Amino acid sequence: MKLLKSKLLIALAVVFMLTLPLAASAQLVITGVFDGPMTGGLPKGVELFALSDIADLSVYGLGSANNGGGTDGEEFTFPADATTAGSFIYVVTGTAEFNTFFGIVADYDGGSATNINGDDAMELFHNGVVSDIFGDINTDGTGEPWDHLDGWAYRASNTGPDGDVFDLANWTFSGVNGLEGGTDNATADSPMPIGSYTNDTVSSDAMTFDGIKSLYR
Ligand SMILES: [Ca+2]
Ligand SMILES: [Ca+2]
Ligand SMILES: [Ca+2]
Ligand SMILES: [Ca+2]
Repeated sequence: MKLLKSKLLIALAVVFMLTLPLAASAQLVITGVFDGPMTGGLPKGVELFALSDIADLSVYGLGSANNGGGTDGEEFTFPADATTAGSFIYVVTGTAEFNTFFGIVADYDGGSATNINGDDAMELFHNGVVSDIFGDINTDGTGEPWDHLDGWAYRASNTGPDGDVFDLANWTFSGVNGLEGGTDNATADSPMPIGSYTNDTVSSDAMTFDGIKSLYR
């Protein structure tokens, strides 16, 4: 019994150590980028997904690199809010239009950070360092494979964050004008698969230190 207990403690220690670097790394992922078709080109914005509980979002921020002009740095910094693993966060320009078009209440007004129109790249910052990216900050997206004018781009499940190197293979696209043709996302020519990203690392409680601990209580 005693031997079993010490083996268990060693196993728990190993699991705990394995989770340590994870806690220090970026736990937010950019999972969607969109440029809506309503008046004024609204709504525009990004969807983010939390890979773990985040006690203080203010270590994260967003910036849009517009028209291939290179980084704009952090144009939006999250307030000191908390979020839970598996949550989606919507940072948008046109909060009312976002609600009308997608039927979801936006979390934050992104200001200039989310003033994008299909040819712009998006940087996610963690402690001031780029931790995830959509698009090439030095290339105008018009005519590029990631062009999503009046449309959307969506991340493949179980991918990301990608650091500061855009990985086109991790994304799917509506094509130009994909969000046109209707009155909202559901009736658009190519509805955005909003809120559909999943990541296996957050799907099982048993994979966390607390989850494993609870098994032996
Ligand atoms: Ca537009
Ligand atoms: Ca910008
Ligand atoms: Ca632009
Ligand atoms: Ca159009």
